Amino acid sequence: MNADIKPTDKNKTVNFNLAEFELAFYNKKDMPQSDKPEICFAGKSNVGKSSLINKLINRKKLARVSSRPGKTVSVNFYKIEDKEYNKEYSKKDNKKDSKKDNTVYGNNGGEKIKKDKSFRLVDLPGYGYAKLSNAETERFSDLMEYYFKSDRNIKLCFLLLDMRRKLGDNDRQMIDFLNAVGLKYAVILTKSDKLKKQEKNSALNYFNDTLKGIEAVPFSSLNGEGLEQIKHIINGVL
Ligand SMILES: Nc1nc2c(ncn2[C@@H]2O[C@H](COP(=O)(O)OP(=O)(O)OP(=O)(O)O)[C@@H](O)[C@H]2O)c(=O)[nH]1
Ligand SMILES: [Mg+2]
Repeated sequence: MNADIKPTDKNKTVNFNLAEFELAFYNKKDMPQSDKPEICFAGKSNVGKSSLINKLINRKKLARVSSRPGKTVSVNFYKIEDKEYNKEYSKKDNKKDSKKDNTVYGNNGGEKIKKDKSFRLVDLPGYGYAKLSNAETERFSDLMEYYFKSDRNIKLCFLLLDMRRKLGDNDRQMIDFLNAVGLKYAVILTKSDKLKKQEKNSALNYFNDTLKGIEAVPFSSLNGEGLEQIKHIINGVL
């Protein structure tokens, strides 16, 4: 991951099981304004973005997965709103610290911490699927570009890379783009279950050399490797 993603306070952890599907949109004109922190998932088509979201929120099929690339053709919002968590904390709160916007602050050993943990997971369409028509490719890149450039409250972008493959040109473009727009991002190396121990080590060496300073988390949506670390990263940026 890149700079200043801090380790989390255990008391602030999110209940990912509360996720609900909120909205899918296909064109930039339909995109609602950003009113919550967002964590988005970008990466090549078929790399495992939707599978990762399902694993995170502990649901088999909320995000649609397919062995055929190009399954996610819209930008999909999943909302996580931990009302109990917020209620619990607001009870303990000093009223002076409450803000009009419903964001509740409290005191934790003298240090103020934000208590409203509502946020969105955003499943983005995959790039690099060669069989899409030109019109679809254009719609996708238009949507993605608009998503990233429309002044949203994006706390973190997870960039997913297939652990078995080398970086592709479009992955490099995505990294350049994230650097250019100044977004905080972390890399997830997907499908780690498909590699043997030795292959995993050499893949890790390759990514560490290539990504220069950005930590990459091996992940498997089959056996859950890396899941806790990903939750920890999300908790750290909210
Ligand atoms: N072995 C293994 N297969 C995986 C893993 N993650 C995803 N897959 C498989 O890879 C395929 C694509 O997964 P998706 O989650 O749909 O990928 P995606 O990135 O959302 O794809 P698009 O929506 O096309 O962009 C499916 O057949 C998944 O079952 C993993 O960690 N291990
Ligand atoms: Mg998908």
